[in-house]
Amino acid sequence: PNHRAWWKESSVYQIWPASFKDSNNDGIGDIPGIISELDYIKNLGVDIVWLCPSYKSPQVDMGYDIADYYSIADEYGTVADVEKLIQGCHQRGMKLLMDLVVNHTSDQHEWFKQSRSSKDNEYRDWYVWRPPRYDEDGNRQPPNNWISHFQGSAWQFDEHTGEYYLHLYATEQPDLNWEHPPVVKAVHDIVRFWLNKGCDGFRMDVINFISKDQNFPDAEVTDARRGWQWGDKFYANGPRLHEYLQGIGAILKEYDAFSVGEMPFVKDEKEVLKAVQFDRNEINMIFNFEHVDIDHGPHANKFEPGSWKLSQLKEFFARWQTFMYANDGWNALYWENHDQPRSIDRFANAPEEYRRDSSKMLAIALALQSGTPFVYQGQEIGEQKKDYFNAEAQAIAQQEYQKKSRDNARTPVQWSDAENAGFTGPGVKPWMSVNPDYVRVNAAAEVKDPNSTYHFWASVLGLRKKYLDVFVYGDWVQVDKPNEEVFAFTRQYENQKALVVCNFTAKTVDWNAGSNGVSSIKEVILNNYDGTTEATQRFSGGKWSLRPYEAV
Ligand code: TEU
Ligand code: CA
Repeated sequence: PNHRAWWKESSVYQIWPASFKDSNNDGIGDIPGIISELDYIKNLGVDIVWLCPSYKSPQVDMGYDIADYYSIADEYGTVADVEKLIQGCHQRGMKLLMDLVVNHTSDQHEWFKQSRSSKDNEYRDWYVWRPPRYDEDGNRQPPNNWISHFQGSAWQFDEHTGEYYLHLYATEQPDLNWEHPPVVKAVHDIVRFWLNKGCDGFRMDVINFISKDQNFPDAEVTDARRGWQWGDKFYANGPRLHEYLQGIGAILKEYDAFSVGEMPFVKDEKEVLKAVQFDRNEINMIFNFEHVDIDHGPHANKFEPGSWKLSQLKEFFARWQTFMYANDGWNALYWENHDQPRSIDRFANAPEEYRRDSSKMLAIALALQSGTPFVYQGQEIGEQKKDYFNAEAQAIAQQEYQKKSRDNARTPVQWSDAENAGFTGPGVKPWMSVNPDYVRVNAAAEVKDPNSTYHFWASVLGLRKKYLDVFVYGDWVQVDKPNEEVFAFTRQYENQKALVVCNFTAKTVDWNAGSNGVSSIKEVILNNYDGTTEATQRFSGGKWSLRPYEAV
């Protein structure tokens, strides 16, 4: 039942522009900097480049607060630079995705400035305005108890007109009102504008939040310690979401464009399938959050400590792999992005000596599953978080911030062992300090070393293409489900079958292949320790000795 499509066969490289590469020594990454590294990206074997928001913005939320969808932030370049970037990608046989952030705008967007200016301004209904509520003591309160993703109430009172506006994210990020038809039309215009410039599709920010329950009911109190509660039930996959997605989907289809929607909070399979099933023409795939929320604390609180087990991670994968495959849906596969800590620290937690082995293991574990793999800048060279200071000496809350802060993934890309890691010129102060481990971990060294993580990623992505039927279109079945040390699965397409086995620990693990139904193998086609001939020898029997973080 699974349709073939070019976007299923592709893989994506994500660029977060502020920290990618600085071309003019102002300490901030920019589009010409990206253009200068297109060969580096191409040689990794990816097919698509996703550029995070680069539009004009006050940068309250690093570009996820857009002040003008039709111009580029001065620090990143110009629309002409984006056109050059598109050209550069196309010349190399790659495509370019832009970020479409249309759940909210910046409060500096002209639409919002108009909207807040008076109740009868023609833009008033472009945003979500509601009158205050009053408690028993007559104190003014927000229209409901929803919490903002960035803390506090999701409503901001505006003295000027005496009403509150909704902001699911920062106060400076007012939510657009999709119930108002001109908003929908304005989004369609933006989509067409960039597609007409040659952009090949979009990553859509929190796209499942655009339709809200218009009664704006109070959310259930799930954590009485705080005044505000998660209202996701009333805005994640709201009543008109699929109508809105079909509206955008129709335009994307005209251009045969790519789409991936970010969808926090969504676990319901039926809802997900409505968005991604092949014939529905909504979006190609979504980013789900189950596996990356695995270490969050109770009460959906990211910065509370949470522990996790490998079997749980495997269960999340198994669920998404299975229901998508069975229903002609499609997965977006990712460990990292600009909001998530680095995967080596988080999912492998490897001692320094196994940093490289574990980064390779994670590449196999992710990219050989069913779905379109996404690689986030720096992941391809095994970047890790900065070693801030002695975590033992810190309060628990502070440790959690250090572990999970978005800054972990936002440090400048480590290009070489030159000053500032070659991200910006010598003597320049980069906008965010460079991870001092750049002297060891950097792209130049990785490109030079045939055994590097960078070249290994290229092998994994190459293998996926070489055995396209199996690794892209094959089914996915978990092997040895309860094992807390090993993640194993098979991919099968007609009479071709591949087995993938990954040791997630820092010790040698004896894995009983035989008792897991693997009586023999034909050959090892990729392994992060030996050449394939040695590995085929080593793994031909029924008992396998997997070295620390070995993947085969
Ligand atoms: O992120 C959505 C999302 O779920 C995050 O808000 C997440 O909960 C947050 O990072 C908590 O640490 C998207 C973008 O990826 C993010 O960078 C933006 O800040 C956010 O939307 C608002 O546009
Ligand atoms: Ca710059």
